[in-house]
Amino acid sequence: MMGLNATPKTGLVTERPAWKALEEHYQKIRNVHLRSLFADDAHRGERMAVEGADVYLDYSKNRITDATIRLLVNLAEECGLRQHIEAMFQGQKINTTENRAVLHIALRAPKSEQIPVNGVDAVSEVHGVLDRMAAFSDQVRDGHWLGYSGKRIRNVINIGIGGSDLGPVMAYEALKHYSKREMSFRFVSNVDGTDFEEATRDLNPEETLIIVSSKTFTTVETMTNAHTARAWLLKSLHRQEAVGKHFVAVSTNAEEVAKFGIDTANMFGFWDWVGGRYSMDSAIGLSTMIAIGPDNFRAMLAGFRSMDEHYRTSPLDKNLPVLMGLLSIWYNNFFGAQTVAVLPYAQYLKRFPAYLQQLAMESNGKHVTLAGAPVNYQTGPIYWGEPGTNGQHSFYQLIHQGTKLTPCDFIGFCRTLNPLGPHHDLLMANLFAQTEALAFGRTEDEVRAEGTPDWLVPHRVFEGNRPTNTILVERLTPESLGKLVALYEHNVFTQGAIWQIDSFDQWGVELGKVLAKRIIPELESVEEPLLQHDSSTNSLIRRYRRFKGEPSWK
Ligand code: G6Q
Repeated sequence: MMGLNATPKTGLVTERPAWKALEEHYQKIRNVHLRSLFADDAHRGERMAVEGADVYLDYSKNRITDATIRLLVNLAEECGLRQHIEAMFQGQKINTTENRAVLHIALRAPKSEQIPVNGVDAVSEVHGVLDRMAAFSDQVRDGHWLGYSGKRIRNVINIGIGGSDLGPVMAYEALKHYSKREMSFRFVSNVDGTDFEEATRDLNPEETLIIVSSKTFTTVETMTNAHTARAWLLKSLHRQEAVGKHFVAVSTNAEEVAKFGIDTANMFGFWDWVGGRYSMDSAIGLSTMIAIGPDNFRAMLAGFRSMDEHYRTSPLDKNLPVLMGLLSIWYNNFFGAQTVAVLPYAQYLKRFPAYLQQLAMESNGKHVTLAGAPVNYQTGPIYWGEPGTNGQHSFYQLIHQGTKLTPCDFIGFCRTLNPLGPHHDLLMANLFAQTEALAFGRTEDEVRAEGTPDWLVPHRVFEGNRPTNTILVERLTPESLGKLVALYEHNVFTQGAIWQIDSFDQWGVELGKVLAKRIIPELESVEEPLLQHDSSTNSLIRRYRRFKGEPSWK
C-alpha cells in the first residue's frame, strides 16, 4: 500500500480530530447489526431518508447511527467541503496539477448566470455552442442536412473514446425511449478494427453522419477510427468535398480539426475546464442531442442543474451527494470495503455502471494528496455493477454470502416507460426484496424453523448486515437522468475533497497514450527490430510478429 511511510503532522485527513473520532466510533459500531438498529427504531426507514431535486435516497440500510452521520458531517466540515464546493462553482483552479478550473457545472447554468474564466463569461460561451448544436441537430433530424449525394442522414456514428464515448453511449441507451427511432446511432471507440467494422457493415455511407469527438483531437484510437471512417466514406463517394457533408467534429483543438479536413464551421467546441469524464452535457453530447432533440437535451441540462443547486445549497446532512460520498468513505476507510456495486433496476441504464467506473475511478484513483504527499489511507473504491434483475442470477451470491463487504447502490424508478403486464412490479419487487435480504439476512433459527436438515443449515444462513443505499426516482426522463449523473459527479467530488486529492487530473490515462507508441514501429517493421524491453515483453512481441501474418492494409 502507498504511503506507509507518511510521517505524522503531514496534514493528512487521518490526523484530523473528526477522523480519529470516527475511528473510535467504528470500534463501537462495527459489530452492530442492522436487525437491531431497525428493531430499536420503528421509524428508521423514514428518518434516514432524504429527498433532493425529486430524487429520494433511503440510506437507512447502512451500518450507521445518527452519531455516525454527525461525525461524518463533522469530518466534511473539518475538511472544508463547503469551501471546496464553492471553489468549484466559482471557477477557481481546483485542478491544480493541470492548473485548470473545473466547471462542468457551467455547462448547465442558465443564461442569466455569469461565471468568468480568464476574463470571459463561460456561461454565455456555453449557450452559444448549445444554440449551434440545436440548430444543427434540428437540421439533421428534420432532413434538411443532406449527405453529399442528396440523401437524408439516417445514421449517426460517434467516434470517440473514454470521456468522449462513455457518456454519449450511456445517455443514448438511457434515453432511447425518447430518441428518433427512424435513425440509428452507433458508437465506435475501440482501436480494434472490429468495432468500426461491426458498427458500419450494414450502413450506407451516403446516409451516415460521423461525429469525431475528441477534446484533444490527437487521441490515437479516435484518430485511427476517424481516418478509417473517412476512407470508408470516400470508397462510396469518391470526392474529398463529401467529407464536409458527412463529418463534424467536437473538440477544443480547431487546428487539428482543420488539418483532418473538417471545416471548422462544422466544429462544436468546448473548453479546457470541462474534463473528459464530465463532458457528456457539453458538445460531446451532440449525438445525444441529435437522438433526443434539443428540447429533451435542455431538459436533461435542467436536471443536472437542479442537482447542482441541491448540492450547493442544502445542509450537509440533508444533501444527497454529500451523504453518499461520506457513506462511501465510511465503508472504504473504516470498514475496509474495496468496491461499490451500482445496481440499476432499469434496462435502459445498462451502461450506467460502465460510465460511473470512469467517472469515479479516473477521478479518485490517486495515491498522493493535492500537496503531493503520499496518502496513508485508501482512496477511490472500485465501482462496478450490472442492471437488476440480471445481476441477481450471477454475482449477487457473493454479495449475500461471500466474505467481502460490498456496499451497494440500488437505483429504481416508480413508473416504467414500457408498461407490459406484471413486469415493472416484478422488477421493483426484486429490488426491494434484495435490499431487505441483504440487510436482515436469515438467521439460523429461521432456517431451522423451515425444517432444514442440520447439515444444510450453515449453507442456508444469510448473515445479513450488508449495507445498501436505495435511490428512487419517479420515472426515467432526460431530466431525471441529468439529476442522477450530477448526483454521482458530486458524490465523487465529495469523496475527493475529503481525501485531499486532485479528482480532475488523469496522469495514468496520459501515460497509456504514450506507452503504445513506442511499440508500434516494433510490430510494423519488416526488418526484425532490436528489442530492448524486459524479457517478457521482448518474447511476447517476437511471438506476435511470428504469427500475425501480413498486414491487410499493406
Ligand atoms: C477523461 C479522460 C479520458 C479522455 C479520453 C479521450 O476524463 O481524460 O478518458 O476523455 O482519453 O480523450 P480525447 O477526448 O482528447 O480524445
